[in-house]
Amino acid sequence: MATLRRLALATLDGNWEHDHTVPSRTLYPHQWSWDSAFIAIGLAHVRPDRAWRELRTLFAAQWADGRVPHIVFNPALRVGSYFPGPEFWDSAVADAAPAAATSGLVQPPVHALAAWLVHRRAPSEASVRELRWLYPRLVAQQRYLTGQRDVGGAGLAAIVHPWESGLDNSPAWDAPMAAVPANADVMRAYRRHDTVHADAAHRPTDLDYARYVAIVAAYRGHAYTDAGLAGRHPFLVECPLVNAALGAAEHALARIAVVVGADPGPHQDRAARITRALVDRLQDPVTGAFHPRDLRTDQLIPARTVLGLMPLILPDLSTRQAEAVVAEACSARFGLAARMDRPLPSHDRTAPDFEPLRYWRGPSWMNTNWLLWRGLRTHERPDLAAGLRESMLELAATAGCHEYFHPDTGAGLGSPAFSWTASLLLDALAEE
Ligand code: 9WN
Repeated sequence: MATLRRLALATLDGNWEHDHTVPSRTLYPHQWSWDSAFIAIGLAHVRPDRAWRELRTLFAAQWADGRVPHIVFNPALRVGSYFPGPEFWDSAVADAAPAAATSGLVQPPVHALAAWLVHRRAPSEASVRELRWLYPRLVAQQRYLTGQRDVGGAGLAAIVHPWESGLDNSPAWDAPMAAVPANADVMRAYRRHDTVHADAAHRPTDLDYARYVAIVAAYRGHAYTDAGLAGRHPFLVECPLVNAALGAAEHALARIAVVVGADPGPHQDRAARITRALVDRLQDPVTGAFHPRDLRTDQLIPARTVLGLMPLILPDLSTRQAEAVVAEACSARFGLAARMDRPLPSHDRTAPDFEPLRYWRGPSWMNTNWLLWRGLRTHERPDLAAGLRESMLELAATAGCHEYFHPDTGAGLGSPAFSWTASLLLDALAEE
């Protein structure tokens, strides 16, 4: 355990970059939004000052409309160190954008939860000061997502790009992505950077990238404004992970509100409303599993991916609803058990399109497993939570802090020295 802790700390120290942590020195050399939240959760155990700095740096780049950008670019890096870089995003076209160059998309809002956990780890005058600074910014982030992004009009946030889900290449996005007009040839005009550092067979295809680029171009063409998205935007989905994070954020904000002297009531009410909307709109009434809803067809997307298990982090899910999610997690599709060899894969193992090596289409990731681990403790399944934790620790002990892992062999895949794997490992280690 001490060796594992040292490895995780060395990984985070190696990825620290003056005021934030890069997810990976090779593949992702800038600051990413939800990575920073997960990173802060781990840093709280070893470098609490950096945990707060991480969140402050990210929120310093928040847009005037409340959106927290999914990438904050480091201006010191050379052009071409990541694709798509700042010149592609051209965030300056948006009135609401900050001075810093950022992307125009968001990622799952796990930051309020992170801020709460960092404070709870070691409450102090300094941590209360940090919460006071963050609270209005976290509230603005929620207001953006539940306001401008409520495209479906039912109280949930819509995502406008697969990158906003954090599970970019999930089979859940295949159907809505297939409807996005694009031609792989457009990629000749760009230089992908990811396939220089990772095996191309593990990454999205050029056609996927052509579609990613087309969706951004459509959004950028409207200066990243959200009015009228329903009529014009090529990708609009209600994602169970993004909305579960949105509800969990209101619960965290209720706790933070008490500390900073604000009223927790409205946050509790909003949390309950989000959970209700999530159940009404995204839970399959027959199987009890959660699915994304494609707003362009108004249909649930049938693929059964790990996204569907994420609502377990919501404390106000009823026992029956939570049991349905646990049953799905324990099925042969995902293999959760009190004694298990490997953490859960990112996609249904029994599906014909399960790919154990390709990014988000089968491999195991530490962050989705960490979220499920949290959900299992929230819904009082200590036996399953302990089994999952053991399998996460065992995986990192054998393969190190890789970006993702082969779901059967446990071999490390993607980038080595990946920050959220290290930080969430520190959090799991601290639970003893
Ligand atoms: C695009 C940084 C990010 C994660 C995402 C993961 C991957 C980027 C990419 O890396 O996405 O945002 O270039 O593929 O899918 O979850 O935040 O670690």
